[in-house]
Amino acid sequence: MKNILWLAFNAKYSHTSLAVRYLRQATAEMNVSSNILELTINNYIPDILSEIYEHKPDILGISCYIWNIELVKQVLPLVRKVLPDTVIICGGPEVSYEVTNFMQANPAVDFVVRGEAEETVQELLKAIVIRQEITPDRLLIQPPSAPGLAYRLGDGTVVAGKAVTVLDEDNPRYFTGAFAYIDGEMAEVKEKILYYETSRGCPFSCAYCLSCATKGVRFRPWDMVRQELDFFVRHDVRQVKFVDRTFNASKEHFLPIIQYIKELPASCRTNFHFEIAVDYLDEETISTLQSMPKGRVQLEIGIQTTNPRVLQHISRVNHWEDICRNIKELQKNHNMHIHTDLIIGLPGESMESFGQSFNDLYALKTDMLQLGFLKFLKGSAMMDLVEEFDYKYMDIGPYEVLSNNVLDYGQIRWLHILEQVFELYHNAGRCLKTTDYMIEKFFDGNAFEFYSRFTDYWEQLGNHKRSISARDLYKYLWEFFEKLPVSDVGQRTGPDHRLVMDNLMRFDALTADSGQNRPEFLNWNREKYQAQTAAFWRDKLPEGKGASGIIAGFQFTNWRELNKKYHIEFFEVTVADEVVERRQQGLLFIYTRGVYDRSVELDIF
Ligand code: B12
Ligand code: SF4
Repeated sequence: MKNILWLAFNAKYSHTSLAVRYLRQATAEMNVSSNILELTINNYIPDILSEIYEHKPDILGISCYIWNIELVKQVLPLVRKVLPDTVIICGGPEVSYEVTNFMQANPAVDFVVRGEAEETVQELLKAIVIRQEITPDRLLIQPPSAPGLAYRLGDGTVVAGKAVTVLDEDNPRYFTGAFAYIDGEMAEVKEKILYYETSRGCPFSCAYCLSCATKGVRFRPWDMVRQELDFFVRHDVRQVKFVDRTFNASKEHFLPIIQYIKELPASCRTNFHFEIAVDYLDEETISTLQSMPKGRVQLEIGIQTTNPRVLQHISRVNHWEDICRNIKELQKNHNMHIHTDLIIGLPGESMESFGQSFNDLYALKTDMLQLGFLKFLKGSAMMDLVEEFDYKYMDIGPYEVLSNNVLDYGQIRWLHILEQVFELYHNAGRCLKTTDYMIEKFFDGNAFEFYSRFTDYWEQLGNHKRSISARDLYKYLWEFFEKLPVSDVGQRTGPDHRLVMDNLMRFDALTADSGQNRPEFLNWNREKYQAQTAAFWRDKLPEGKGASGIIAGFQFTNWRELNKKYHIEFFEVTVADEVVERRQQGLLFIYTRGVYDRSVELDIF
């Protein structure tokens, strides 16, 4: 029996590959042994080679994406050396375009499957395994019937084929292939991010993206989806990420899915992640999402830019007012994590224009604002804009923008540092109140200006070249605050600001990183208020104000246990309120399963 190995190099250990699982299942009935091997791009090449060799595959299929293609190119000739007779097939979005170049530059590759691969792979394997129509040099004896296959002829020429989509012949609106996951692997992968697909294709055509390259949008029938969702829930998986390009492309398709997810039992811990076009949500959908149990879903919303001219260049339409209104509605019940994206380096997006996009999105106060850099994907329409906007980009993966007619490389490099700073602070949920206070008081509400000046400071210190501990992040922000020039906005570092900053930073330290990083230079006051704290925990405060009045079902166990789950901190200003004023505030910080959950004001003075 032929031994087939489907190999994926994931971006991180916590990720999984959906494609290799589909391929394993597409070939499961073929009287072959079909297995998957998942490694990461951080594995050491000799170890990778050893792992592949251990399987001694007759046929090796490698999944190629932007994040692993450079590694794949390094590994290919080594595999050919140690497994000279193995048939090597590559597939995935990274090799579905410019395929002739790829095969010529990588002689170890025998076949490339272009576009959606399930059917092409079945055809190819029938030719190789069943009909044995392959020469000892791994050339096909008969031309393949599948149009999605690129292959070599005896004289070395490459026949390129074309990228294909998998259609259900009887009903081209649906895609109905085998489910990707199997029971036997779930115990091993349930803590990782599991990808799942209920539609293929995207109704939109953004120039920088590949997702519009396939024909139309096809959906997985609801009865299949329901069973598959049950499978994930039954296996108690941590997170299912829908890879549907625009999850809300068709209400008829997605509404039953989110309604079903909403109704799952409270004991279900699975989190479902969707990428949506938020401006297209209607009231019924919003209200379903608003009534989800806390943490059940998380949403990713691509905005990319708020500049209308830039949007035009990339053939994208954003309805800004609808975006703002709907995001605000979705935030109302604080029951889901909302993640927005911007892309740096889009055509016509100058530094000033990016600053505006950044500020527009920052004002929406979503949980995360991810800043990505434009990539030039083979097969995307972005390639047609290279000349017009004088783009320079990396010739090797990840094909990232280096400069264009409005941003030079120095600016792009600096924006990389800004992105790093923004990840470490804002997107990691650190120093949120402190930075907002600084933005408002010292930078006239201009978040981009604040992050720009802080980035300059960061770069001066050389911090962008070092790894910085979470605890030191507080110190650097404080030093930056101390060094702000006094002249521009008056008494920037006056005594009141220092007091407020100390209070806000203590609050921030207790809400980020599970409250574990408490910078020593701040004025922690646990000792000072020991009597009040003890009275609270021992229920010696007036009726309803002690621990058992505030925490449902509270019972004193021991101090160690208590300190793990709770912390009481006293503030001289109202840190927990929208408006910060001088008034004493005692707050109880509650950590659930080691993660900050909420704070409650105590009537303790
Ligand atoms: C999951 C995902 C990720 C995950 C990676 C998960 C992992 N395993 O490590 C994360 C979040 C890390 C990620 C990051 C990025 N991603 Co991404 N991501 C995806 C996403 C949403 C799903 C991929 C997927 O599983 N699709 C479902 C599978 C079944 O479809 P498929 O990938 O097309 O596979 C089919 C065929 O291609 C083929 N096939 C695939 N492999 C193989 C192997 C063989 C042997 C064969 C024969 C066939 C074959 O058969 C499959 C079934 O038909 C896609 C968009 C999408 N919805 O597809 C983008 C996508 C793959 N990502 C993309 C990009 C650009 C990025 C980023 C660069 C974005 C950024 N930050 O700027 C980063 C790069 C990260 C890095 N470290 O450098 C592009 C990639 C284009 C490319 N040439 O690879 C895509 C297509 C989105 C887009 N904008 O167009 N991404
Ligand atoms: S960026 Fe999103 S909306 Fe635009 S084509 Fe890609 S998947 Fe579709």
